[in-house]
Amino acid sequence: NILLKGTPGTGKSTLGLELSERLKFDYICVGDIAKKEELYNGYDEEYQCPFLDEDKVVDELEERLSRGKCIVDYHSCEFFPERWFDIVFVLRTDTNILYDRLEKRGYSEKKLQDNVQCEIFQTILEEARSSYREEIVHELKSNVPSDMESNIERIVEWTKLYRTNNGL
Ligand code: DAT
Repeated sequence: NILLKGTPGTGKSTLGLELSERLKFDYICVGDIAKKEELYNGYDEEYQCPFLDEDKVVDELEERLSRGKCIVDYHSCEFFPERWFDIVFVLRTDTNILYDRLEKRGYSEKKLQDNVQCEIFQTILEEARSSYREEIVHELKSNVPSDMESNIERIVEWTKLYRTNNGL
């Protein structure tokens, strides 16, 4: 299983969907599943969005993840069982580029600033480094389309090697 992390707008869903086609893996967008299955517990007035019910998300995904060949897209990872993932990729985008992408999404000024700051302070990367073994956490640049191409190639190659090394 592969975890794709990154500040919103860094390109997780674009990369995840493309990879799932190339690798024939399941693409799991945690945000979308939470919405569809209403895996929430309360509402955050400050950000005008529901709180994720993390236990329900883990219960919902456990069976699929235990089968393997999943690509999970979510900015955070604190509540995922560590055993779920064989590798973690953290997408990184320069802040001026990220700002433009999030502005196009129509984010409020507060949400925009918070997300851009999250990227500046490497919050998502630090979280990944404190949650997983250092050697399975990899940072990937995601500024321009050619970065996307090289990230896809790199992950496809890694997957081949993983399969060979594990006799799959
Ligand atoms: P996320 O799922 O992390 O929120 P996304 O995949 O929806 O991000 O991408 C946000 C926008 O940025 C979308 O319009 C596609 C574009 N984008 C993503 N990665 C890119 C890249 N490496 N180069 C150029 N544009 C990219």
